[in-house]
Amino acid sequence: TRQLAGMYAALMTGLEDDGSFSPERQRALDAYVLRQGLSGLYVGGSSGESGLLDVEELLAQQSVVAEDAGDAVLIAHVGAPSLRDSVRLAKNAAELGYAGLSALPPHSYPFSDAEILAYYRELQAATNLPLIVYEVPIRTGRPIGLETLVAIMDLPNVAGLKFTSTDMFKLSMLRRRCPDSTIFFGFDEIYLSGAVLGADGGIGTTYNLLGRLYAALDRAIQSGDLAEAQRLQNISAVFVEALLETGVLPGMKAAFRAIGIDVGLTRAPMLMRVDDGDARMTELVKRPEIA
Ligand code: NAY
Repeated sequence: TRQLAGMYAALMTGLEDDGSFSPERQRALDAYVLRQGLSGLYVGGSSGESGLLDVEELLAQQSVVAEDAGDAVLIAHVGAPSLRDSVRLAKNAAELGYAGLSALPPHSYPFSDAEILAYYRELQAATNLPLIVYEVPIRTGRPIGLETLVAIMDLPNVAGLKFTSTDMFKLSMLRRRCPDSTIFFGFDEIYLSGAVLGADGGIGTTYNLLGRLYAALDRAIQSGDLAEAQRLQNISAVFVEALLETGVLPGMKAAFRAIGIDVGLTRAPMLMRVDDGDARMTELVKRPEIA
């Protein structure tokens, strides 16, 4: 099997009521997510509000999660506005025993493909861990060109790609161009479509709460049970539809409050987009197919 392949929660971050990083709330969330039967955790990604945390907080979170993880596989997302910070986060994760790394492409300025390739070349050389590139145009503002992505995936320590895009033909081309690479699909609500075109696993926000559902979806796909896979995917899609109205992370945090796990609010400027978000999520998590 391809390196690190599997289903991972894009771990969220526990914050105190005053907005600071909360090791205690993180541990409560970790305990819940680790019971879901997934392969592991993707730590410090977009779902972890990493773009809103500082490097010291991200280093602290890496340690807390490493202590909690048991035999779960840990992938540290280390993408940061500067390469220096990415390398620092990567070396820390390696020392803590993480199994892999991942990083957004540089995105704080409109960088060229050559700059993006140079960033990944240096980052993959900074540790011995396998690195997962991240294609996520809705976050970075632009897709990475196919040839540049292939060139990055050909670097020695680059094990694969996290593909969070609806360009399914590009996914299919990458699958055929990079047969030995691991490809994770990043849109939870259409994971099935990515798996059909050859994704080896998924990494997603809603896996935090619905990890059991995504583990079951993966099993249905592996055993070729399309009807069951569609049934599970539709439950996930209904959940994501509700989250798109509240804002994905504010809604997820409300859903966790509703099941008695308080991980705080999202950090400003990320806000709940509706007035009745907590009430909506409380209703939603009561549905038998969700809970
Ligand atoms: C991460 O932490 O980097 C991710 O969570 C990636 C996966 C998510 N994609 C983005 C762009 O945030 O789970 C998805 C996404 O929230 C979900 O599919 C709802 O659209």
